Amino acid sequence: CSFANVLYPVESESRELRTLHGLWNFKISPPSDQSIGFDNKWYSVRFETLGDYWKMPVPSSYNDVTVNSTIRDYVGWSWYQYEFYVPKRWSDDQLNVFVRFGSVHFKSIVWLNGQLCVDHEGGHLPFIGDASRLLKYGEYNLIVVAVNNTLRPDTIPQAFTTFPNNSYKYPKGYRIYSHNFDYFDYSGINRAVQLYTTPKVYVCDITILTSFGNNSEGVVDYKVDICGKNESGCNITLLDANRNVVAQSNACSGQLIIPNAIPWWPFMSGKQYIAYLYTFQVKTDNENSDYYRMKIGIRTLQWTTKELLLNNEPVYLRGFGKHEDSIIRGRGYDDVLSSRDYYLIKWLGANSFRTSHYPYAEETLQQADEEGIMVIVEAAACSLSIFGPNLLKFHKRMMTENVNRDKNHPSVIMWSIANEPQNQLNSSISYFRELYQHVRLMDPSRPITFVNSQQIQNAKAIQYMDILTLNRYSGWYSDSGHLEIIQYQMYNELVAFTTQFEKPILITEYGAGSLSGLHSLPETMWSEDFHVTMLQENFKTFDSLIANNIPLLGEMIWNFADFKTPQEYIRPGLCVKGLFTRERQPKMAAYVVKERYNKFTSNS
Ligand code: GCB
Repeated sequence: CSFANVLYPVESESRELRTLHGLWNFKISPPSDQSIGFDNKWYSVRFETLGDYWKMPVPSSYNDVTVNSTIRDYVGWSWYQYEFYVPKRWSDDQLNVFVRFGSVHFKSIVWLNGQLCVDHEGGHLPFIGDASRLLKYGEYNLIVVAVNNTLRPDTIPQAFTTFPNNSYKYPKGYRIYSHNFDYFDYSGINRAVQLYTTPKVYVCDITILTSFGNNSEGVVDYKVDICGKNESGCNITLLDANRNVVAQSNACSGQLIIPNAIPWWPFMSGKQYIAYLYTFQVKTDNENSDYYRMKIGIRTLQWTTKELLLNNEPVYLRGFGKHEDSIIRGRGYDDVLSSRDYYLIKWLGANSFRTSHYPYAEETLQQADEEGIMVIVEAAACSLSIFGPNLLKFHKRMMTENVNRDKNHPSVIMWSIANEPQNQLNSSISYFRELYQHVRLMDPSRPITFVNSQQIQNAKAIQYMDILTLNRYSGWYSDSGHLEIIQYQMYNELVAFTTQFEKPILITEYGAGSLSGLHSLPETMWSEDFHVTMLQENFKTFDSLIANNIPLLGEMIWNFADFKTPQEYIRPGLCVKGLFTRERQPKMAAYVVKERYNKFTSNS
């Protein structure tokens, strides 16, 4: 299967879809014998016959489901298996049957009925295997997935395995596995597993680019890729929200013109604008037609040295960084949690978030399209500290998969190719320049950045990015407890960055940790009171920057909700910088942010 072949699976007249969700069998290889599953062919054996296995819900991260700390902290090969029926009618030689994984963290090998189907390396992004010839139709089938969550210096994100040579402190062969990012590296089959059929000649990719003509007509430039042996034509139909046909074409690539098009607008408190979506419908023009439908929004995006413009109007981002994180499920995608998060985002009056620090589930972006929430999609490249050709190759492949997956979402307004890399290193300069060019070639329509945390004199690679970003913890990590210095520091630094690089800047992280329910007057670090004042000091800074025409594109708080971290003595098992607790209940800070974000009356 090619990587282009990752269109979100849908049902239609020509396609059937079923999810393989439920309780799978789960085994881990003992840390001392990582090859046991391969040696003993676990990919073709029912675990019931082997014993020593768990039941594991899919989708979910395996770490927090059981009460076993070995599973929670496991790094290595784990094995999943599931049995399912497929209907006889799918054996039709006019059909393909694909198996699709929304995300498996990190490396995976998939077998169907004991035969290799597909492998993939890289979490947070989908991959597909051709199951047609491997399935037994009208019978039981066995799917086995071997998952390895070991990260390396040449993967994104990076991690490092060492065996310390210190027999006084560590026994022989003791492994230390470490990484520089602070979130818990939830692993396993984190997103949907789906089986779906298509006709042999089928729609396998769609690329959409939208604009407006001189008379405000909507312009949709499109390209449909058809896979399968025979060439086929396309019947394209664009439907409005009431399913009325507004444009049609008989070419697989071309342009649709929509008179009086309704633009896609982000959520704006107090405005009537809506995130209007059309349905782009493809029917292949051959004997056994394939039908595929996808929602699209018509909007433009531009950036200058001062502004980010959506439909020609300046946008001011008010949002936060998030994590895919919740109790028990870990990073497992969950409609319930995702819906709750969108209700909270709306309640706050926010209009945007960053998918820190990896690409989020496709369903999350679909909801952002519907709700009018702007999204900065970030690669899983958090805290890169060593740069080399193998890492660059891996990173480029991940960006290709990511852009390909998310290129058609109106909600996606920017690519963040990394978070807090060590860009003071000279080796990062050519690295980011090349990576930027790679993404730019794939997508001419969105600004590209990486999120910078270096001081201005050390921020070497950001000159190649379209937009400046800054993570700053004045009063928290620096000058801890000194709320009085925040305005001075933040103002000066933001002015310095925008002046030196002549580009607009976005605050991508600032904030403080607070333990829900802890109060202290006057404010002390970790109290909710301190959290509130810290945010307010930053708000004052942003207001004076705006008043003085410093090109500030927006403000994003770290973080939307508390999230799990590895065990360490500076945090109580969680990063508690959330506006909401991990259970998605508001802290005091959330009310202050709600007041501010809802007050914005500008177009964004
Ligand atoms: C950062 C990182 C983020 C951390 C945050 C913190 O700069 O980008 O991943 O969670 O600081 O709270 O330490």
